[in-house]
Amino acid sequence: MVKSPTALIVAGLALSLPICMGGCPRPEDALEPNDTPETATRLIEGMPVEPRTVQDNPDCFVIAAGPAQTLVFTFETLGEEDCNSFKVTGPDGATFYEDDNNYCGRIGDIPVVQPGGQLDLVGEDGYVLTIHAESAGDYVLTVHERGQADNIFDYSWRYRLTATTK
Ligand SMILES: [Ca+2]
Ligand SMILES: [Ca+2]
Repeated sequence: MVKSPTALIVAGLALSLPICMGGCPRPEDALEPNDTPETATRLIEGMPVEPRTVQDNPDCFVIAAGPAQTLVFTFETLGEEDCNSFKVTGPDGATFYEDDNNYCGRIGDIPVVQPGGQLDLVGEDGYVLTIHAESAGDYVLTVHERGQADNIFDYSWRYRLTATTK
């Protein structure tokens, strides 16, 4: 059955209202502005932060690691849509890991992974991003929130991020 455009808009709004409970637009976190590698929030090893990434407002983090260390970013989902995508670059700008799908979900999403980068899913909504930090220097993590082709309100993701080295 074909619905009228008005019916579709009303249905879409009704479906979208619950995701707006956290506020529309979604409030930013206390770590902003950190939208670019130049304004990245510096992480302290083992000290969790609890950001919210909003669609079109990435969160960038930086931490020094290496040489010859394993850098681990651990993400726990605290709420909202969780359509994240990650990118990690090393001291010389090389990309270790990058989700390059623009839309929500990892099905069919083949990330750009260089040797030394690996993403593992933990349970239903946890993530561990492991980077082999061969070179000493700053490693930059960018966390994007993706959307669907037709979402009306910006998606967002609240998460707890902890970086460790070993
Ligand atoms: Ca943020
Ligand atoms: Ca941001």
